[in-house]
Amino acid sequence: MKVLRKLLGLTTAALFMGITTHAVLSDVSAEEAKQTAAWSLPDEEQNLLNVTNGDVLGERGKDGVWEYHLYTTDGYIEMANGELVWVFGYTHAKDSFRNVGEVTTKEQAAELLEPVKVPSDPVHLFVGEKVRITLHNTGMHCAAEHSGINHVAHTIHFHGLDLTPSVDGVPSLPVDPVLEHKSFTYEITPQYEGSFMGHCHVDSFNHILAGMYFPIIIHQDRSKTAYGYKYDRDYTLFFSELSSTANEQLQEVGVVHGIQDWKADYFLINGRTFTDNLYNPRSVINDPRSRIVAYEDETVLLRLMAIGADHVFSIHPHGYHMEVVALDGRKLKSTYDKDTICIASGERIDVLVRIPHFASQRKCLSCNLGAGITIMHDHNLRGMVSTGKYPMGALTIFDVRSKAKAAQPEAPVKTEGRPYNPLEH
Ligand SMILES: [Cu+2]
Repeated sequence: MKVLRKLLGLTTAALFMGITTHAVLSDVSAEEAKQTAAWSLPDEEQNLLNVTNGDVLGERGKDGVWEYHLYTTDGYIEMANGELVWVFGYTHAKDSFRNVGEVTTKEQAAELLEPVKVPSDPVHLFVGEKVRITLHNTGMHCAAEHSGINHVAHTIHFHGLDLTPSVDGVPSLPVDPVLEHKSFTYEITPQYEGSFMGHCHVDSFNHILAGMYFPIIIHQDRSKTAYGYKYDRDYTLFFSELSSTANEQLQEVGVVHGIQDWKADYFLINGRTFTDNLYNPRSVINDPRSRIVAYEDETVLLRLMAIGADHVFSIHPHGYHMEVVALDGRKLKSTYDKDTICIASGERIDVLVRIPHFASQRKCLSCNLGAGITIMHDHNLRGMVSTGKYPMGALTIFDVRSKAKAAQPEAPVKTEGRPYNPLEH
């Protein structure tokens, strides 16, 4: 498994590099070596890698059961405008979901755990395969000494999974929430494939909006299919709201004043905002999980998810219609096409986008970012304004390339160490 982890890490890096910048093509031999390493995996592991996009996975226990260890912690995330926002949420051991024991100090958290992310990394599960997910509460390490947020308990609620109450993470119904420096194991066997999410259910308003949520992807098997539909690529786009001022109040005193007036100052896709500086490394479009890279004639599965206080995201791609194939983790009896999809907190909508043959040559007249580039943005335009600035919010791009061109890269795009910029594409 260690070898697999290494290879998974390697391939993840390769995938990220490949998507982040065309410069990867300039180092063809290194890339080939990585590909060879990935291709020489046994079929089972190769298929696993394909279907999870190289995401970090749990490990198999001695009895063959999947095991994931999630740790709650706090920390800062950097927004595209440079602001560091204090958040708390779930994380895991560095490069894996393995058990690193109880983590109780800031130093241990820094040494053993990945920094906290919002949303935290996806958890991939498989229909019919039992999983043990252990939640460890490491406490808060960056809150003010007398803040009421210190020492709070947490849970994982498996939103959308039909579970018995004992493993569904609603505190004290009937299981107590996980106290500071304690842990609890949720043992579940997924019944249905689809797109779901996990979130804390203690003091839900504050804990969820502070950052305690992550995608749960349940696969039917090891093939690139969802609900019986084949796809070539898939992206999970988690839309959410964040209030840096509310979080600051939690950090300092543990209470959000005037909670009825809670207002997001950031509208996020996978924890980032778009910003008009296309080189900004913290922008949505420079995140390989969030920029929708595809090739002509491919079918792309988008797993859309949302969480927040009250904002309804209205997701609108320029240039494409989306075929809605599933709602809230259930296959629709008949699909329908939409070019604008409203998604509210807690919902998951799975859509297929079929990329036409000419799409890599097509220029979007509204954004004029270059051939093959079209934007997808929140059409509830409140979600396009963060910290009072527009366009800064829930916007990403389709970045469609020609397969023929990719097969024969004559002159790789030079980025000189900067993030990939669609204007240079
Ligand atoms: Cu919590």
